[in-house]
Formats: sequence, structure tokens, C-alpha cells
Amino acid sequence: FVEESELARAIEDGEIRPVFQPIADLFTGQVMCLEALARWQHPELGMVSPAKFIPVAERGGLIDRLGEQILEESLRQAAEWPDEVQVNVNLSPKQLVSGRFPATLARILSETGLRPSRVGIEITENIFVDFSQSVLDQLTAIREQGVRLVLDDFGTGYSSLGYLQKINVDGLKIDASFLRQIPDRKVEAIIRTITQLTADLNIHLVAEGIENTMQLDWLRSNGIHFGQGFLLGRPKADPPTQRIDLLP
Ligand code: G
Ligand code: G
Ligand code: NA
Ligand code: MN
Repeated sequence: FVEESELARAIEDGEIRPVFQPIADLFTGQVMCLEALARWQHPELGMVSPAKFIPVAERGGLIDRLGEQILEESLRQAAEWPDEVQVNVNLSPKQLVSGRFPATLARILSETGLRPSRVGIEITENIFVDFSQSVLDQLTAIREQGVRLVLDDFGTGYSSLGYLQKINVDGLKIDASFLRQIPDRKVEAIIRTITQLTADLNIHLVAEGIENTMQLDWLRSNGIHFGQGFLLGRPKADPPTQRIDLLP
């Protein structure tokens, strides 16, 4: 159980920091991108999961400040990585309530000097639950800065296909729950269909949750080029930025 006041203090004290998990080329092992994932190292409780504290931040009005800190620190660190390595940061739908997020992003881009195309903002399909003109305008404003917009956990949420027509995204991440069910005829058909969809839309596709070589082999032989998961690397404070050794 996470107290809101305790979370506010932790944000103030800088206890919540990003770690980074690689998204790599499944054929060469080259790290294309590192996804920032928030971690709270509590002095007494130890590691608190974002699955616990993000919802508390969202309810208590702390998510803007927390999100801004994670974004700022992630872009600051990304500026030290090789130029071809991108950074993805998760955005809570609640960060689009105030209308200030695009300006915050612009400020942090300018302060860190990071090329906007090196930055991706990951949104989930929950963004469509309270979809409004303001949300649409802000997503457009994010992309107009040259930042990539990525639809995360694709295929699990709310009415995703219809919204793909309404908003422009640069990539999709297939939710880990699909890969976990391989081998399965239906699930394999779904993944192949999503792959075809991204090819037709000319956008990037990332498979999430790669944990074993059977899954890696299946993705490779079905022409899926990018992926993320414990087999490639766990989230780390000091992640690899070059090549990951993949099994042959
Ligand atoms: O890192 P882990 O798998 O424990 O994350 C659990 C959940 O918390 C995931 O859904 C992940 O997207 C979310 N999450 C992690 N870091 C952030 C963050 O910085 N901002 C937001 N909004 N969600 C995050
Ligand atoms: O919602 P989102 O897709 O951002 O959540 C990413 C979460 O998934 C992170 O918390 C990360 O720790 C976790 N994760 C990343 N790779 C794997 C994996 O291969 N297996 C499992 N079980 N979780 C993973
Ligand atoms: Na994400
Ligand atoms: Mn994800």
C-alpha cells in the first residue's frame, strides 16, 4: 500500500528514477532504443513497483511532476548514449489532462539538446477511454515536434483498430500476452495480422516480452525485426547501448 504523501516526498527527494530496457534488432542484436521504466528505491520498503505507485500518482495529481522527472532524467541520460540509440518514455493518459505536456516536452528537448527523432512517447490504448479533441491536439503537437508516438501494449485494450485511423502513430508494440501464448494457431494468426498491418501502414513494430529462444525464432521466421524482453535484457540503470549477444 502506497501513501500519497510518502510518494510526494519520494518524488521531491528524487527517489524515483528510470532504468532502461533494450529494444533490439532481432537479427543483429543492435540496440535500437532503450525504454525508460520508473523505479522507486524506497529507503525502508525496498523496491516499489510502478504498477503500485503509478496509479497512486495518477489519482493524487502527482503524475505530472513524476512524469516530468522521468522524462527529464531519461532524455538527459540518452544524450550520453550513441547518437543512433533512441529512448522511449511512457506517458500516462492523465498527463494529458492539464494540456501542458507538449510544452513540457519541448522544454526538456531543448534543455537536453536531444534530437527529437531519438525520442519516443509510449501511450497505451487507455488513452482512448477519455479521448477528446484536447488529447488529439496534444498527440498531434507531440508528433509535430518530431518525436515518435508509439502505441504500447497493442491488442489488449479498448477499441484499438478504429483509433489507428484517427491518430497517426510511428509504431506499435504487440503486448507480451500474445507472444506468451505461442505456439497457438489463433494467436500466431493475430500476430501475423498485426505484422501485416504495420507493414501496410509503414510503421515500426516491436514484439514485447521475449523470454526464450523459441519465441525469438518464431518472430524471426515470421519477419518481425524488433523486440524487447528478458531474453534480450532486463531493465537496468546502466543498460547496453551497442550490440546484444543473441543466440544464433
Ligand atoms: O517496469 P514494470 O514492468 O514493472 O512496469 C509496470 C507498469 O508500469 C508497466 O505498465 C509500465 O508501462 C508502467 N510504467 C513504468 N514506468 C512508467 C513511467 O515512467 N510512466 C508511466 N506512466 N508508466 C510507467
Ligand atoms: O506496459 P509496458 O509494456 O510498458 O510494461 C513493460 C513492463 O514489462 C516492464 O515493467 C518490464 O519490466 C516488463 N517486462 C519487460 N520484458 C519482459 C519479459 O520478457 N517478461 C516479463 N514477464 N515482463 C517483462
Ligand atoms: Na511502455
Ligand atoms: Mn510496453
